Amino acid sequence: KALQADLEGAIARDELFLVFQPFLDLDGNRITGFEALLRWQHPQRGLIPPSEFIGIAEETGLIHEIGEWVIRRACMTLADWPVDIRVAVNFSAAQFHNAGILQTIVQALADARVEPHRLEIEITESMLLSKYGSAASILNALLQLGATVALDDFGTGFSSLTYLRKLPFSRIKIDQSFIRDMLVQPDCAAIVKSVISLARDLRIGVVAEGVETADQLEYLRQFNCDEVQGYLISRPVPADGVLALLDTKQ
Ligand code: G
Ligand code: G
Ligand code: MN
Ligand code: NA
Repeated sequence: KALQADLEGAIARDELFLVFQPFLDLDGNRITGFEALLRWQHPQRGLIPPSEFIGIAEETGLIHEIGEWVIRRACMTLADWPVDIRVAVNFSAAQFHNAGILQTIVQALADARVEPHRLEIEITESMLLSKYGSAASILNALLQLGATVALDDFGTGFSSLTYLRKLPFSRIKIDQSFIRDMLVQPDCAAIVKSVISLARDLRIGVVAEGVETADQLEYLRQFNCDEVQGYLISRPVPADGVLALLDTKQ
């Protein structure tokens, strides 16, 4: 309850900030973009991870205001990056299904003078389950706009191949749990390998999340994965750390 009251004023008090975690392209060994991840610097409690406040934001409806702040900040930050890379933003279900979301995105892109193709929205399978019809129309509208949509945490929800067949995803992000277990569970490696090859055959991009070791990276290279993300490449960094990372991997 107290946290909820605090969250209501967090934007106004400038307590929210974004950190950015790179995507590394395995072919070119270069950074192709960053995922924006939300953080809350609470004046008394210190740094609060999204797992502890996104739920509150969703329950109270604050997620719309916070989500808009995230989109705007991500676009504004991206506008300062020197190369044509993308920024990916995580969405909650309520945001995705909100009628005003397209206008919010259009306005954020215009205000930051960012081209739509540089913005990617990350949604999860669970967001498609209950409102498949409206999800399809929002997805198509985003695509019409020129933005792209990634299917995040792939494999953890009710992964339906129908989604991949019928919905215009630009990318699949294989959940980090699969990458973690890949080297110890042959079944898991088989799944990762198959999802990568499926994505490639469908001409959808594929990202492996949570890559922490060189061995995992080696497997993913052999499987022909497009992009990787994880602590091995880089932890999420503050906005002012992005340029230094780009210098090392461009
Ligand atoms: O950054 P971290 O690993 O702590 O993120 C934990 C979870 O919070 C992830 O599922 C991530 O997708 C989610 N998350 C991070 N930033 C945002 C955001 O800006 N909006 C929403 N809705 N979820 C976010
Ligand atoms: O649900 P989503 O995929 O958006 O969540 C991303 C979360 O995963 C972020 O909170 C981020 O901090 C975390 N993360 C990113 N890379 C790694 C990694 O290599 N290992 C682990 N354990 N977590 C990671
Ligand atoms: Mn994500
Ligand atoms: Na994910």
